[in-house]
Amino acid sequence: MLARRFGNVAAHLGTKVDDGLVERLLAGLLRADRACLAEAITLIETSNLTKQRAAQQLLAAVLSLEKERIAQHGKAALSFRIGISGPPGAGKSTFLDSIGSHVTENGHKVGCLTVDPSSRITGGSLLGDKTRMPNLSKNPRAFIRPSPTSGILGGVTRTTSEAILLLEAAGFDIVFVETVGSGQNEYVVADMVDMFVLVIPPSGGDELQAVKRGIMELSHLVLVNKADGDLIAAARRTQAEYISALKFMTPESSSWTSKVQRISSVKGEGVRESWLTMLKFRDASLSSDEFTKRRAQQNSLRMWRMVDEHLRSAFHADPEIVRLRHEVEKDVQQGRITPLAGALSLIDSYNRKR
Ligand SMILES: Nc1nc2c(ncn2[C@@H]2O[C@H](COP(=O)(O)OP(=O)(O)OP(=O)(O)O)[C@@H](O)[C@H]2O)c(=O)[nH]1
Ligand SMILES: [Mg+2]
Repeated sequence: MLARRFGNVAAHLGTKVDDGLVERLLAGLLRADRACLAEAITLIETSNLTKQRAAQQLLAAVLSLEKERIAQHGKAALSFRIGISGPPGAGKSTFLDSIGSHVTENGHKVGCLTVDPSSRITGGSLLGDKTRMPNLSKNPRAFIRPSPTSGILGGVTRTTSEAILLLEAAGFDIVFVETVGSGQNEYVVADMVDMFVLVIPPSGGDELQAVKRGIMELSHLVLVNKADGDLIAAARRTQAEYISALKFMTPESSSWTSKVQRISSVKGEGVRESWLTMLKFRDASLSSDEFTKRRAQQNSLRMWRMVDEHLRSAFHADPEIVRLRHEVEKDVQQGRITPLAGALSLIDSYNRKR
């Protein structure tokens, strides 16, 4: 049955299935085999083009099976992807450890991905994430995976969104994506999840923290973490400040008003309530159809970004452009020609060879 279905996908792609690798990984994913899931994620992260083709075949099969599943069970069977962002040390991982455990107790399987698109350093983060999620990393119903290295085709954005699809194929119906707030990472993550959650610590003063307005407008839920011990009063104040600030902002969604809640991840307080809020958001956006519309938009956006990225790098790597660029740049800098004339002359040289 699997082979027959998969055969169709291979036929659709017009290529022969790679020596059993794709079929083996697909079968492994469908029986929720963790080693196969890890291997499949490594496969999508490869920069080897032959393996990359196999990875895309695997993903095509995963997508087609997912479509069948949703056609059969309806939209309520869609997974739920939640982005968790916030300043360094806000307690994102501690929160994930806590909510992840709670969610698995409610019968779900939880995937946790960490993304750091601006960083070229990885390896160390695996240990970091696992030690910061001591409960979840031992939980058989959870799967934690750190950010891959950048510098691969389509970058971390592609591999993370593809890793989400693989996790879902292996039955992880709730996927959290953690990223450190940097002003850029948040947008990258917001474009690959259904819900965006901001985790912040209580602020000392009475002014709003340096969270950018744009990031707050993206946030469907703001969690003021560390609302325990000496920080309880500060957490209350911070919550009030964010509630009033949000009143003056444009909500991201027309079916949802952003919420601000206090939690203590170490004590596990407010964690259950934050999960209930997430479920309410999911219900609201599923019934208004925003949920599926957002995913559709994210997919086309991602495709065009990859096209843009490819075209830009092909242009800059072109030998004719490499030969001409300094000369034309100098002409533009010294005001001999306008920037538009310079751009057109480079584009013409590039197009002439096509
Ligand atoms: N008091 C208190 N401390 C907390 C709470 N949550 C996290 N912490 C502490 O805050 C520190 C940072 O926690 P992490 O969970 O690693 O924070 P993070 O946001 O994931 O950090 P990065 O991934 O490095 O940005 C740790 O020392 C935690 O023990 C909380 O609810 N209350
Ligand atoms: Mg963390």
